[in-house]
Parts: sequence; structure tokens; C-alpha cells
Amino acid sequence: MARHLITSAIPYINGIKHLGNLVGSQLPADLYARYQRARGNEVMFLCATDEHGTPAELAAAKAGKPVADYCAEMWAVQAELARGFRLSFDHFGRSSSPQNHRLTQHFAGRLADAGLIREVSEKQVYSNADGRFLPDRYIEGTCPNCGYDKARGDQCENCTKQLDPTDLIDPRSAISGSTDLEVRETKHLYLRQSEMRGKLQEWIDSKTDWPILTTSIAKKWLNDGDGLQDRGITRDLDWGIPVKKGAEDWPGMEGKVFYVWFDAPIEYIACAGEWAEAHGKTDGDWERWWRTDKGADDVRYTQFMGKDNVPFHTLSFPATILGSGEPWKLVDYIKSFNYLNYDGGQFSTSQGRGVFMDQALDILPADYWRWWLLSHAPESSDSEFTWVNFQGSVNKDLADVLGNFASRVTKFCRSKFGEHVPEGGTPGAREAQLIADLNAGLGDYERHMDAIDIRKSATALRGLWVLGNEYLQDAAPWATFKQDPGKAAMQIRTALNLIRLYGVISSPFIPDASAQLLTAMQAETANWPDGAEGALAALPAGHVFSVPDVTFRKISDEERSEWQARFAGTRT
Ligand code: B3M
Ligand code: ZN
Repeated sequence: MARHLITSAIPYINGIKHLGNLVGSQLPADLYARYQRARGNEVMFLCATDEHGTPAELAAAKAGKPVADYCAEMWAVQAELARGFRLSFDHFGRSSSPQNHRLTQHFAGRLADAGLIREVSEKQVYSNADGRFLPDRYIEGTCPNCGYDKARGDQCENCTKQLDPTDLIDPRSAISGSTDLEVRETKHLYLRQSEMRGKLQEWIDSKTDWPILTTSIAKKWLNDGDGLQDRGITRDLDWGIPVKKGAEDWPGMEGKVFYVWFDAPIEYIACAGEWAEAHGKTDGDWERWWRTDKGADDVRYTQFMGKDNVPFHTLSFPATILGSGEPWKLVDYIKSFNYLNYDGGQFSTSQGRGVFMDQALDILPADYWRWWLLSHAPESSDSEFTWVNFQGSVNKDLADVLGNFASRVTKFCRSKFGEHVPEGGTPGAREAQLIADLNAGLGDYERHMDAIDIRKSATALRGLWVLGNEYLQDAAPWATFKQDPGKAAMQIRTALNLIRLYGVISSPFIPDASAQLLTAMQAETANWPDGAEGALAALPAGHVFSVPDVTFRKISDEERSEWQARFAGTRT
């Protein structure tokens, strides 16, 4: 049994995420976690909220709440939506947890002991109009690298370059728009990432199987040189993890906190500690996932994220881990995503543009969204959500191909043979052909899922559903029944077993519908098939089933137009 550690990028705490965020990390991570569990492997699937930094502070201020209360409330909202989308986290943690406080301070202490942290007296941007130091994200200006005029002080969204606020041309406050900014002196800690260049280079070069999107971004920033500049890891903020050297105070750092991007990836590790605490487990139980000296050397670790997060996961976080000199597990595979656009523009949280997770679930059950999003995942390029495309996929793939198959077969059986698997007949050439086709299709599906090629996996799965439809069309049990009821019984027995097989293999994509199919088939086992022949004999003659409720309904043209209009504007 293989062991899979799987993490999704941890969503910022402020606000509900849109479907573009969902398909860029949490949802594909869930697909892979469900698949690995279904294959009988041991899985630890972790996610959390990213609670520190200015976005949280400002959102709390806007909501008129203490930031700790705001974060606790928003964590509960995000956890509930994750349940709604059937995201099967083993734990959904919080970067503000005591575990992350301790571990972040521990890493800082180790890095300091290794000589990888230096103290820098620094000039920082102070906004007279706002009466505060401006954190990086709240300074906007023109990117010195690509000329984009809304680059943020921490990163340019357009070219993904990591920035320092003083790099920006024509800087202004993102809070007030004021250009009345001045530079004041303050002391900060810098991580000497540049010392780690050789090690990082060697490590990234060894990852020959990574997706091109991941390695191209990693290598770009590594080789351009300034991707590995020493980076400030402390901030002048109230909310965050207090700067300490392990458990000790850090003279001169009083009142400062760690930078959100320093502690956020450490939460991947701390989250396992939170999982252990929540389930009454020991430290050894979580360390066997994370420490190669405590059993994690046979773990395969896969991370999921949007492309803008790649530099932090290929350079900064590995620099923290390698620099600690401790045997923490490094990531084995990074699956990154392009952007999903919305109906001719971009999804935007700040502008409330697009469909957000809560709104999506108000309209339709999770499986409809999961299927469309995963089968259109922005893997090799950006992709676009349109209502016409969504309606088309749902109506064709889910309602016509899968749902209709299950409904026709079970209803026909009920009317001619009753609600049990019928007896009689012997499989012939057409069934042998079906088995051969299914085996080939299953092989493709597994290969693509193992490789986390999500669109190809969806295509392969749909192909397996289509094989059932073609079989039914050719066998035509409703016609066979008139001349040869025994043969029709055999055909329907085959088709009922196909429904069960679909319930098993579709579960990573559409878990609710799959469970519904397995319940209707009264399947006692849902083990991943060894091959089609065995899978088509799982339900023997006489086995009782029931006709499933409508698995998928069609989206009407009226609904489509109504939703398109409803979500055309911006969310208030
Ligand atoms: N919260 C950014 C994002 O949600 C950030 C990811 C952190 S992963 C350690 O896109
Ligand atoms: Zn840029």
C-alpha cells in the first residue's frame, strides 16, 4: 500500500472563494485524494485557511470585528463550503493554530542557528494619509519587470515576479490611493535564500517529471537570479505569529510578526499536528507523514496550487525546509494550474465577478460543478467558464450519457424481470468486445489519474460511460426480449453491473452520484476493479437492487439565461 501526502494551497481567510480558486487547488487535490483512497492507498489530505497578513486585518476592520473573531467565523464558513463541495480533507486547519505558531518560530530559530537569517535595518513605506506602515500588498504601482500598472508590493499578478514594495514605479497606497508616502527606518529579518541557490538548483533539476508549467516558473525565477534574492520574513503588524527564535524572545523584534508567506506553507506541516490533536493521536502519528527520520521516507508528497503560488513552493518554502537542516519531507510533485476565466473576463474576488462557492451550491448540487470544473481544468492553458458550455456538458455527459444509462437499464429490468439481477443467457462475442474495450479504457483512465492529467482522466471516464451506452444500443435488450428473454436477461445483467462499475470508478469526480448508484445497486463492495471481467460479475443473478432517483437533471435554456443574467454583474 502506497502512502500519499496531499496538500492544497491554503485559501486566504478573507471572503468566500470563487470557482476559479476552487479548480486551481482544492478541487483537483480532492480528486487525487479520493482516487488514491479508492485505489486502496493510505492518504493524508490536508488544507487550511491562510489567516495572517493584511488582507485578514483589513477584512476584519471592514466587518467591524476583532480579527481573531473574524477569522474564526470565516474559517467555519469556508469549512462548511468545503463540506458542500465534498472536499474530503483529513483535516481543515488554520494557519493561526498554536501548532503553526510553535513550528514557525521553531523554523526561524533553526534558520538563525544555521546562519541563514540576517537582521536588516530597513526603510519601510509609511503612509501619512493612512497613518500606518503600508504592508507590501497595500502598495500598488507599476511593475519594473513587465510594466503592469496594478502590480502589488509583494508580487506582480501579471508576470508572477516576486517584488519588494520599493521596486514599484510610481507607488501609491492601495488603501487610500494616496501618493503621500514616506520611507521610515525599521529593523527586519531577512532569509538568506541566495545561500541555498546550489541546493535548490540541484533539487529542481532532479524533478524531471514535473509539469512544464511548474518547472518553467521555478526555473525562470531561479535562473533570473532575483527570484532568489534574500527576502524579508517579518512585518510591522499586530496580527500574525510573533517573531521568536524557537521559544526565546528575539531582541529587537518586539511587536513584529512573521510575514504571511513565511508561515503559510509551514501550516502544511502544522496542520498534520492539528489533525493529530483533533483525533487523539500522538506526535509520532503525524510525524510519520512529515519526518523522513520518523517513517515518511516512503511517503509521496503532492502539492496542488495556482501558478501564482509556484515561486513560493519551489523556492521560498524549500529554502526554509532545506535551511532548517532537519529531515522534513520535501514535495515530490507539484501540480499547478493556469487561470479559469469567467464569461469573457476574469473571475475577481475584489470586484465580486463570477460565481462564488456559496452561490454555486445554491443553484445546483456539488457534482454538477465538480464535473464541469474538473473536465475543463485549466491545465495546459487558461480556460473559460461560460453558461452555454456548462449547460452543454451537464446535459450531455451527466444527464444523457451517465444518468440516462442508469435510469433506462434499471427501469427496463424492473418492468420485465423485477428489481433483482435477472438470471439466464451466456455472454457472447459482443460482451467479450465490451470487456476488451472496458479494460483498455480503464487502463487509460488509471494512467491519466496516476499522472494527474485531469482533463484526459475526465475524457477517459466519459469514454467508459459511452461504452455502456454503445453496448446497450447494440444489444438492444428491449428487442432481444421478444425473441430470447434469456439473452435479454444476460444483457441486462451486464448493464446492471456496468452501473455498479460506474459507481466505483466515477467516485473521485462525482462522489454523491456515485454513492447514489452504489446504493441503488445495493453494492456490498466498491473495491477498485482488477479488470472488467470480474467487475461485470460482481452482482450475481438474484441480487436485489432498486431504481435510483434521477441522478442528474438537465439544465433548461430558461435556467441558463436566468443564471447568466443573475451572475453577470458584480457581487455586493
Ligand atoms: N493563500 C494564496 C492563494 O490563496 C495563498 C496560498 C498559500 S499556500 C501556502 O492563492
Ligand atoms: Zn510584472
